[in-house]
Formats: sequence, C-alpha cells, structure tokens
Amino acid sequence: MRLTVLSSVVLIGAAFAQSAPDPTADALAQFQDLTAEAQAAQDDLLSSTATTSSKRANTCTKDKLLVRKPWGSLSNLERKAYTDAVLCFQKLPAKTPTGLVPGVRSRYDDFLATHINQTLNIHYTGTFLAWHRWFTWTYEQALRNECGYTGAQPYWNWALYAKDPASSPIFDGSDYSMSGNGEYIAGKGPITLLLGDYAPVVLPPGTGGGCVTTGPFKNYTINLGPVSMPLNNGSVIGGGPGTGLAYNPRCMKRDISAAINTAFANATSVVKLLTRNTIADFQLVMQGVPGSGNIGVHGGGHYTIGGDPAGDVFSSPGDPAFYLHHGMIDLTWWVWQMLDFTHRRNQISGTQTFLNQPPSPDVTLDDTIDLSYAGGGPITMRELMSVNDGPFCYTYSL
Ligand SMILES: *[C@@H]1O[C@H](CO)[C@@H](O)[C@H](O)[C@H]1NC(C)=O
Ligand SMILES: *[C@@H]1O[C@H](CO)[C@@H](O)[C@H](O)[C@H]1NC(C)=O
Ligand SMILES: *[C@@H]1O[C@H](CO)[C@@H](O)[C@H](O)[C@H]1NC(C)=O
Ligand SMILES: *[C@@H]1O[C@H](CO)[C@@H](O)[C@H](O)[C@H]1NC(C)=O
Ligand SMILES: [Cu+2]
Repeated sequence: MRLTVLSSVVLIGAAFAQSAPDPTADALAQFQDLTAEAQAAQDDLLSSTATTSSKRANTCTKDKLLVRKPWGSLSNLERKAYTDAVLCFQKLPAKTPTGLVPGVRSRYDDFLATHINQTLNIHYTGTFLAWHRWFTWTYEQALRNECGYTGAQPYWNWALYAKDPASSPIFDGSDYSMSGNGEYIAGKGPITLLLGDYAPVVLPPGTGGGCVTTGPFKNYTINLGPVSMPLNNGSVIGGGPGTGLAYNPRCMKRDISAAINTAFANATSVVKLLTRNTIADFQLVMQGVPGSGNIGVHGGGHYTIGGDPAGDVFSSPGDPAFYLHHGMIDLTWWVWQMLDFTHRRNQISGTQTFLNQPPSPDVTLDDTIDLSYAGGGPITMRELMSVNDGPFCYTYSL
C-alpha cells in the first residue's frame, strides 16, 4: 500500500513537471492582464467628458500623459539622459538652509532631507501612498525643470529580475544602469530588521556590502543619514542615533540580495497585492504586516538593494534607485485604483504616525502634505488621489 502511494506520488510529480505552468510566468501574465485592465480603464476615463473634481483640476488628456516606463525597456540613450539628469541634480545647490539641515549640499539632498525629516509621518500612516506619489512626481518634475530632462520617471519592475537583480539592467553596473552592487565584503552575518516590539525579521545578507564602484553613480557621495540601519551580524553598522541631518559624507554602499527579492518582491507577491480588497489591506500587505515576517514588496525592494543608505528607512532616497522603486510602488497603487476607480479613487486609511505611535488622528482627504525645500508647496491628500487629476497627468506602460 505504502509503495503504491509513493509510486503514484512520483508519477504525479513527473506528469506535473512536464505539464505544469511556470508559476512565475503565470503570475507575470496575470500582472500584465491587470495592468492592461488599468490602462483601458484610464483610457475610458480620459475619453469620457466627466469633469474633474479637483481644485487644481488640470486638463489631462490622453495625448498629454507622460508615460513612465520600466528601466529595461528604455534605450541606452534614454537611460543615459535619466542618469545624467540625476547627476546634474546632485550638483545643483541646495535650497534648504544649512542652518536648518547642516548636511545638505545639493538639490538632490533637499529631497533626502525632507524624507528623513518626515519619515515617522509617512510610513505605516494614512499618507504613505499619496506622500510618496507626490514626492516621486516632484522629483521627476525637478529633473525636467531644473536639469533639462525630457523623459518620465522610469520604474523598477521587481518581479522581472527577482532571481538575479544584480545582473538586471538596473543594477548590472554598466554605464546604462543605475550603478551596480557594492564591493563584496566577506563574512557578513544576517540582517536583522527591528520594528517596535514585534519579532525581529532576520534576512540573509546580499552579495555586496561595500562601496558601489561601477556605473553612473560610482563617485557619488551620500551626505545625510543614516538614522536607523538594520542590525548586521548582530550590531548596528553605520547608523548612530541622531536626526540624520548632520553632514556625514560617505560612499554609497549596496548589498544586493536575490534571496530577498525572490522571497518578498516576486511576481506572485505583486499579483497577491493587486487583489487586495481595501486600501487598508493593500497598503499593509505592501509594507509588510508587522510581526508576520513578511516585509511586503515595499520592504522587499528596499532590502533587495540593501546597504547604506537603501537599507535605512529614513535616508533610503539617498540611493537614486529609490525613485525607480517608488515608481513601481506607485504603479501598483495606480493599477489597484484603476481596477475599480469609482470606489477606490478616494480610499485612504491610517493615522498620522508610524503604526499609530504615538497615537494620532486619522488622516483625512483635507490634510496637507508639504515637501518643504524639495518643492511643490503644500497640497491636500485629495489632490493626490488620481494620476490624471490635480497636478498629475501620467500613466505607466509595461
Ligand atoms: C560577523 O561575525 C562573525 C562571528 O562573530 C565574525 O567571524 C565575522 O568576522 C563578522 N563579520 C563582519 C563583517 O563583521
Ligand atoms: C571618480 O573618482 C576618481 C578618483 O577621484 C576619478 O579618478 C574618476 O575619474 C572619477 N570618475 C568619475 C566618473 O567621475
Ligand atoms: C513570493 O512571494 C510571496 C510573498 O508575497 C511568498 O509567499 C512566496 O514564498 C514567494 N515565492 C518564493 C519562490 O519565494
Ligand atoms: C522638518 O519638519 C518640521 C516639522 O514639520 C518642520 O518644521 C521643519 O521645517 C522641517 N525641516 C525641513 C528641513 O524640512
Ligand atoms: Cu519613504
């Protein structure tokens, strides 16, 4: 009897191996379908004559949409135009007074300083998605208006390269990448993420760890942060207690991890995220349900890059790949909204403080977001709810 069961299991296994669909390919196809549905819904919306409800209502039409594309589908020329614009932005003088943030040295740092300063009010809060949509858009517009960039913000589709992100067009270290992995540091222990009183999440280290020495950002100096680095090998590397606003020049380090990408930001994770039913569930799954051991696609992307500053929640925008990661975060929110725009457009959920510590009121659509010296001026949550209304007029292509 036992033998029979065993041999039938083997037989079923063999049959399965021959005909089973590849789960990754299957999930990627589902992601494509959902994105196509979102695109169709946005097209419908823009071709209908429905009036916009926003105060700053612009006249976003289909032909005016700025199309954000995945890095891998940009030509070398387009990639170079983007990284050149970022390098230009890193050389422009800061607007933030050094009396306020002693460490700022560039326009690029204005954005980093704003993110560091507001970290505890923009993650695991009601503002998380809208704040990062506004932040990424303001950065994209600054590259266009201040550095002559004519393209759109590219994004990083994590699912495409989950098995080997270090060899992806984004991180392969070529002149047409966002720079490569950090230099290999031997003997690294596990990375331990601490989140309040929840059980720590222990992750395998990546295959770098040292300074980035390849690609467009090989000579780039990080000026601010870190504030709260994960434990590496049981001790905090780099980040002391402090505000992160002091001048702390250092090389950019990365510790790219295929294991983290595969575990948390694979094609199935993206599809599972897109099938959440409420915004509360969507944004919690995206950021990782605390205590579950799952860091979500948001944490997955950040810790796939790892190192300093990408591994620090506060100063992660110090790594220019941040904006490609948040392009994809925003893409998933856009798809999710478009799948039922009537009911999802104005859905927000959460309070004003990180995991509601200390307890604070719920965020409302009338609350304002202000990026300080990064620019943009104060704007209400309400105006950030649609990518084709308020200040926005963009879309995503796969
Ligand atoms: C990590 O800890 C182990 C054991 O204590 C040690 O041998 C190793 O050198 C440490 N690695 C680093 C990068 O500090
Ligand atoms: C990077 O810095 C080194 C040493 O200062 C210099 O030789 C090299 O030309 C720089 N590379 C770029 C791309 O700026
Ligand atoms: C893909 O991600 C999900 C979490 O979103 C996880 O449960 C699953 O184990 C991951 N797949 C692999 C192969 O690690
Ligand atoms: C940091 O945030 C505080 C409180 O919102 C604000 O008063 C201050 O101007 C901010 N600093 C910068 C550099 O944005
Ligand atoms: Cu952030």
